[in-house]
Amino acid sequence: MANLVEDWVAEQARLTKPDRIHWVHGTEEEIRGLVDVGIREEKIGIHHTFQPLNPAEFPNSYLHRSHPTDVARTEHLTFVCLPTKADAGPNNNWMDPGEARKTVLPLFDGCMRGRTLYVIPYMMGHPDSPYARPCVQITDSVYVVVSMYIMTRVGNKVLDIINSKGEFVKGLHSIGDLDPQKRFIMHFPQDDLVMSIGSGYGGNALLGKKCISLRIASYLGYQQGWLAEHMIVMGVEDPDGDITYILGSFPSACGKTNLAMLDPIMKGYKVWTLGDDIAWINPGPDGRLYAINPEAGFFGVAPGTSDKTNPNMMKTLRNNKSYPTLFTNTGLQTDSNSPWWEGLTENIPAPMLDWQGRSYVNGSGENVAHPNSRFTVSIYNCPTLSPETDNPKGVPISGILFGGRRSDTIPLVCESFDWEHGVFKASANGSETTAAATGKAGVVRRDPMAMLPFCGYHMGDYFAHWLRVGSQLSRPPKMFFVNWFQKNNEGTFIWPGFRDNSRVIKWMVDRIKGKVTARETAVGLMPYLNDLFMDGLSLSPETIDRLFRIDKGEWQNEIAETELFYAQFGNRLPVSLQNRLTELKEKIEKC
Ligand code: GTP
Ligand code: SPV
Ligand code: MN
Repeated sequence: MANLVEDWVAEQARLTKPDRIHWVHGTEEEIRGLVDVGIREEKIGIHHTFQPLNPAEFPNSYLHRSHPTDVARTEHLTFVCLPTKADAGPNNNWMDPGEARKTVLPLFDGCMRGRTLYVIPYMMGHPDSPYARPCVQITDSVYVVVSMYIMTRVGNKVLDIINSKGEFVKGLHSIGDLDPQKRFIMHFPQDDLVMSIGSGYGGNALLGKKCISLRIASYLGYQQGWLAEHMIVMGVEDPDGDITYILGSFPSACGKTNLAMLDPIMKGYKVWTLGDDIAWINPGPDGRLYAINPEAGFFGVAPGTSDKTNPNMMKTLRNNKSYPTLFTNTGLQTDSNSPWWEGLTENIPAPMLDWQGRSYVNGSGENVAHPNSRFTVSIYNCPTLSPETDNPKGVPISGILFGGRRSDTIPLVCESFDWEHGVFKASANGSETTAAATGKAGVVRRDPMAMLPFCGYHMGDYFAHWLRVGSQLSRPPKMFFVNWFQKNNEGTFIWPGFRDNSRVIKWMVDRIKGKVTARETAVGLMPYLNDLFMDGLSLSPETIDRLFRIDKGEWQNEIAETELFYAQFGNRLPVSLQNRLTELKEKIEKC
């Protein structure tokens, strides 16, 4: 037992044949040393690993440029390797586990020759939490090591926890030769194992994030009665001094990070941040749901982030704490040696290098920063960090909100009639695709619970699991559906978004506390306009109408899309969801 991790590492070393092995202990000095390794790699031109940035603007911060073909998650190269294709479901690429090993083992064979194999013991969740899980990642990328140090809780203590538990979640990662033809992100849920090769970017490479905390964890949760979700965790303090904890599910690049650290418009309100991407949610003894954020950092979208849209993130990035901060694939303003991205300032300062390090020509129409450029920063830098963040029990959840990017159809806000209706609505949720994954952006796809790319098993079983979890709760949270992204005919957003979203959050808190009633519509419960805080907003009556309109034609189309989507799940689709769809269809016909 004592050699559990050593044995596994030795086996991976025999396979990958590194020149040396470095066990990461997670001390500050060690990480400073690893940042220096990255700076040296940069200087001798091996990789664009770390370039120090202007410490007066962004202290302890480094620019990283990834390979230009390795800039986002690659969903088509991501596999769930359960025994049968039916177990993985129509929502996943599937490979037989034996076949998958046969595919990747030759690629891992000798892939670390001339390189260092880093062993990273880390926790997902606070080590004191009964919900936390010990994990070990092997990688040959120093960028990945430093990123994992920021994003998770890394250190020796984890090895003791593994020894006392007798198990851990394994992640084997190599950047390989970064050839997209030889890139695979393989999940083995039955073995608590992920094998990833050929990418050094985000969710493909930081295995604690999407691979383990969502795909592997959702499978565990299915078996053990809990939920692993693509959700933020936040507390909303109101003028009564009460804090209402809510979860927020949005697909990639649809506003989670911004919402998680919102600066509310209304006096007396404050948002407390607990997490911006992933929540592990367990039923508690009191019939409520409790959530923890398994991560310890933010891997956030840079473009669009500014002092105006997200001042708390800008403060987080400028906060000088012990952790380094990374900027990946942003532009570089060379005079000040600071990162730049679209939306940071109104005009593009010159001289500028783009995300690939090429001199930027103003007016060329090219991107300065890659649309999926990101920062990696410790959650402990966040000025709105909730004092409950490290509470091992998590926080009790009173509301869950689901959103997406929809130019039309979906109103600003709507509440479900009950849990089952909420599961139905979330299962049918659609969103326009973004730059967070490779492929065409701006196409509406069904993305149930924002988990389409992250659910590690059959989505029909996942819906049933949601229904089962809800039926066990004596105090289930209310469920809300929002859309900050409606557009007018000119293609501009009709809702101001960002800070103004707090107006909608206030309505939700009022609903949760029983302070306001709602009006029943075909699609759910909607606000009476009088109950919405609209001071300081000058929206035309047409805009307000559009924000809350239920358009018959649009909804008929939405229902047709949902029918098509549901058809893939066959008899694994819970009957109650099919019934809810039929009910909606009848109600819309009568509209
Ligand atoms: P992942 O990290 O990919 O899971 O994304 P996320 O959901 O955390 O998205 P994030 O908050 O980083 O926002 C993505 C993009 O949407 C950024 O460019 C934001 O500036 C923009 N955005 C966020 N909130 C709003 C909003 O209310 N309105 C509009 N128009 N844009 C928004
Ligand atoms: C997402 O795409 O939802 C992210 C970024 O949060 S990544 O870690 O690359 O998955
Ligand atoms: Mn995400």
